[in-house]
Amino acid sequence: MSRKLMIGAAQLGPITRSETRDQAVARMVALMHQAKARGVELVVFPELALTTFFPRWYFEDQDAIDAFFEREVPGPATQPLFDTARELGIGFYLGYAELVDAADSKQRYNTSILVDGAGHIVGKYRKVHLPGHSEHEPWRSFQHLEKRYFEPGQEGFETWQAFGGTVGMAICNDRRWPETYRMLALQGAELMLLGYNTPIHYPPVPEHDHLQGFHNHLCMQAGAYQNGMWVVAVAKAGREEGCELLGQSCIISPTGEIVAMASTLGDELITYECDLDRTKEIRDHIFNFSLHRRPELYGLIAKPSR
Ligand code: CDT
Repeated sequence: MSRKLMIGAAQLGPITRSETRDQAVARMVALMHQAKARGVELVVFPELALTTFFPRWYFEDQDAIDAFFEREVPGPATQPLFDTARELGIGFYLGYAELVDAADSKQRYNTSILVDGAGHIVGKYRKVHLPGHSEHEPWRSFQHLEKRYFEPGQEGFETWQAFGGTVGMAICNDRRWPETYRMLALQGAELMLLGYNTPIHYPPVPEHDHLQGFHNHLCMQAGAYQNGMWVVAVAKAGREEGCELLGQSCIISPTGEIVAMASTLGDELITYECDLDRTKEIRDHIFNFSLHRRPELYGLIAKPSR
């Protein structure tokens, strides 16, 4: 089996609050057709790709919040993505808001799934690092209420055998944490897929606004290199309901180099043929974990912070 995998990072431009799931899915299906024409085998979509980024608003009415969540995937709105995957033989990563509606409780997660080229779900990941705040903070020009609307995933970081390699998933804020990459790399991940919605304006520390693009690439290039893995990171970008979201979707090689990057803030497909064997250039040498790591000295990392 070839170790070369043609990957497409399918950035989405803004999704307005009035845009329906059917409209968003139609945009993604169009990107999958473009991807097929360019020989892509796996397409990566953003975090919460079916709706506008709703954690920017404070809602008290639970029904208003739940309207942004999926009770089933595939469901009526998302079925075309699965049908297109099967028709074209292309897999995909999709981020969405997941509502687990059990008889006696409801849980809500910021979730991604990995779907293979036969349209089967191979893996599911629930976001571990939820940024933002839980309470209404009206002083902000917009809110970031992920801590209110989602529970943190409890399954942690897993990997799946898919697309001829070992694949891990993460979501948005996870990319800023070195533990994300290391947990995946320790399980052999050769490829990390990630979607994001990153506002340019960060209300608590606005003096960092001009660094959003720098920090985006800084953490992912370091994570890719220090763990010898491919990283594919895909934005929902542009001016969405008055909030500027970072673009710069990219594909990063295990040497930490950006090998493809989006140049717009709209729907845009970038592609690269990723040789999964290139992970060995790093993992067999400079970051050969079994030869050079000193885990007996890293105990503090796995203890709660003081
Ligand atoms: N979606 C998401 O996780 N966004 C955060 C925004 C910064 S924290 C308010 C991010 O890390 O990009």
